[in-house]
Amino acid sequence: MSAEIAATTEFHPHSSHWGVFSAALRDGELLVRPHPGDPDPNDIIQNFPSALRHPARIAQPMVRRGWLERGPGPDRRRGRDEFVPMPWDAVLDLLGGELRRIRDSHGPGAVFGGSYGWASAGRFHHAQSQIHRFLNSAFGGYVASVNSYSSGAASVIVPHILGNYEELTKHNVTWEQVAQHSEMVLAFGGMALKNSMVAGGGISEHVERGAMQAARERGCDFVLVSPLRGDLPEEVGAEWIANIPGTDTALMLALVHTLVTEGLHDQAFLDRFTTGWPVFERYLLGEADGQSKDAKWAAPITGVAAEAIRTLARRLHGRRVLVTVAHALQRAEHGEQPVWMGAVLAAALGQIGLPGGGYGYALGAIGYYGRRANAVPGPTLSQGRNRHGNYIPVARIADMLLNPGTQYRYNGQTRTYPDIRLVYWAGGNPFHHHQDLNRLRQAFARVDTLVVHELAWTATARHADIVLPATMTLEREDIGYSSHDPLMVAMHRIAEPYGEARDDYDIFAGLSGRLGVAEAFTEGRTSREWLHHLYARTQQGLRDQGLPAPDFEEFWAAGTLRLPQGPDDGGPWRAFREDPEANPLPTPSGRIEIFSETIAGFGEASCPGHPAWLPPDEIPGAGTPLHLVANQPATRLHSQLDFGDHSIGSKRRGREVASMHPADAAARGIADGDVIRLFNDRGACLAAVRLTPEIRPGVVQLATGAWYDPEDPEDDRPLCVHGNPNVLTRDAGTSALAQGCTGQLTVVEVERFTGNLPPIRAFDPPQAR
Ligand code: PGD
Repeated sequence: MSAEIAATTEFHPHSSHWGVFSAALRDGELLVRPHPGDPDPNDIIQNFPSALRHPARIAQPMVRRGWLERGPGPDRRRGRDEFVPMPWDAVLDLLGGELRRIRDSHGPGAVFGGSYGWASAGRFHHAQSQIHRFLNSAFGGYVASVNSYSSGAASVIVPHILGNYEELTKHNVTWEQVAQHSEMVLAFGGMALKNSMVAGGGISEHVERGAMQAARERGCDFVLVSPLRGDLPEEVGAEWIANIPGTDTALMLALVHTLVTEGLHDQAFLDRFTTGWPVFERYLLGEADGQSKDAKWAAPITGVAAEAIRTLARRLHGRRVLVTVAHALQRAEHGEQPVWMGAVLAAALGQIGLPGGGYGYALGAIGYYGRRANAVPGPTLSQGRNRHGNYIPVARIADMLLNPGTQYRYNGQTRTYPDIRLVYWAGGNPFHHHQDLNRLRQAFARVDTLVVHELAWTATARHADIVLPATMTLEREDIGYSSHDPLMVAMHRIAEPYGEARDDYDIFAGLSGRLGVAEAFTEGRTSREWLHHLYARTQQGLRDQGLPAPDFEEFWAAGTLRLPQGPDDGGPWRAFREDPEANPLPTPSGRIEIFSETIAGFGEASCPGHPAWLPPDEIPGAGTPLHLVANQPATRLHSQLDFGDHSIGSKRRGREVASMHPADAAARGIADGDVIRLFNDRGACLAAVRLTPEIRPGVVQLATGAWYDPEDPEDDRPLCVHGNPNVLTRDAGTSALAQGCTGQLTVVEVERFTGNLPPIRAFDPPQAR
């Protein structure tokens, strides 16, 4: 065993967003095995062994040569320059000086610390909490980001129309109820296991496949509405309705139209539990605009035959039906509409609040939905208070950097983009998560300084001015905890840090000393002392309930602690159904808002006062005849550990794999396994192609997460040779209401790539001298 690696020859507990596991280092080789209680472990843990000591890891602090030589300032050389290695003390002095300069001459309003990203599972070394706590201590605040790339549209519209977003997604219909009660699950966008197998903070039991199987065996019918057959597991034998991407709202409208015109809707439910139905009904029946939203109208829009729509609507009547809408559908232009219309469909069926019925918005989108909540509080690192208070909707970052001082609309407000000088990122990869990456490069070229903490040479790190190497989760101690998983995990340290990598906490502690805020940031605690401190909250919660509350050392030695969970009681929806006067929803009317005075009052054409079919701007046409679905990958979480063996194993010829229908391929002379070029007027990327009939013709699918790998970084619109679809996606908000990410869907053309295949260099460290 190398002296660099700790003697962890026994298996020790650890956790990740994709599963609880244990790991050991034997003769320098990392071994991982899933938690024994997990019925359906996620193989993504198999990315760890090869990733731990991979050359893509960052070994020492680095400063971009141009920034070092010319000082801070806008520079289009970001992402093209070489790096200069620097010792820790020197780099922290340098960065400390730059932070002081920004603080003294521009203040917190010039610092973007939104730093979106999933980072790692431990609750103390949670990069977002660490960076926000640091910026609050050192600057008194920063420009933040609100909402997420996951649910940008839903999380803004839901409070207006249904109430609390967290309650809708986390305290509603559970997998237990699906297994026991649902008679039909109508899943718009499906519930792909690759998504529900991940939960922020960790997950010890992957129950979704088993629950769906149990429901199926009991006789529950599953109907999948999606251009991709794989969006529901094969085991459930779903009927597949392969609609045109982005048209679910039109399909839902036509289903409700059929229910209403055939007298199959639940008018009593609508009268008692909703507001605004009459206004919506006028639109539905065409009294408002002369166009009835019937099945015949919807057929050409959705690509689903009118009779199939009518038949499906009739099958929904008189059964315990659960309507689900995947997050993916709202990650598109007008993404608010399917969220809203799904609720209206469920309301028209009158099943909201019944066990296994109603509206399971986003069930299956992530592992902590559809589960019981823990009944004791978990460990959470306080981020302090952001006294600056300015923010942007998270997906508007490039707009903000490119257009300081300009106005935009968000949730009924007219806001102004701030003038950002310094961007500080820890625990996220905007070159994975943002859209139109060529535009993002231009945006990052505008700032004075870009600082990134990363464990590996992502494209974000390559575009930074100061790159600080962070430890990987396996190299530090932490506590794994998720609000809806009963297992709290003592995450033991499995390996020594790679090279000179440091924990984010230690980096910020070093900087806070240089900025005179060490005590405010560290409160005088070491990492181990913080774990004790954070654990105490859970221990107290257990004590308050008269339950055994092991002290920290006992918990640490045992490795896991099983926490009590709350009841599966249907949450506010059951209570609302039982007595809507006593238990109103937290909406302006206390009811489900089918028409919202508030939203109508905002006056946005892109999100009117009731759900509506709003034709998208981007549709297939001349030059870009195909839809591209850029969805979540199965063999890694987002872009994390893309260099791990499990992720690499899913690629072909080193490239990400795109799926295509054989008919579309044949029309372009493309064969299975070819390398293809996907392009539109924003950019182009290569991918290997897999031909499958399990995709709707006219649609190409390419998962996100392959690391951006420009063939010629000097080019302003380089070819990504690896297969990152975000070079193709459009950087536009869902609507003026939510301004959410629209990365799920775009339009492209595809051709067989006939040139010399460029090498993949995404995982090679950049030039350093
Ligand atoms: P990750 O790849 O998880 O992606 O975007 P996000 O930025 O979260 O990035 C996390 C980064 O943190 C990785 O680079 C990892 O190496 C680093 N990291 C891990 N642990 C640590 C740590 O302890 N410290 C530090 N400093 N770094 C660490 C995800 C986002 O992408 C999301 S949530 C969604 S849902 C969106 N989905 C889509 C989509 O459907 N379609 C498109 N086209 N685009 C999307 N982008 C969004």
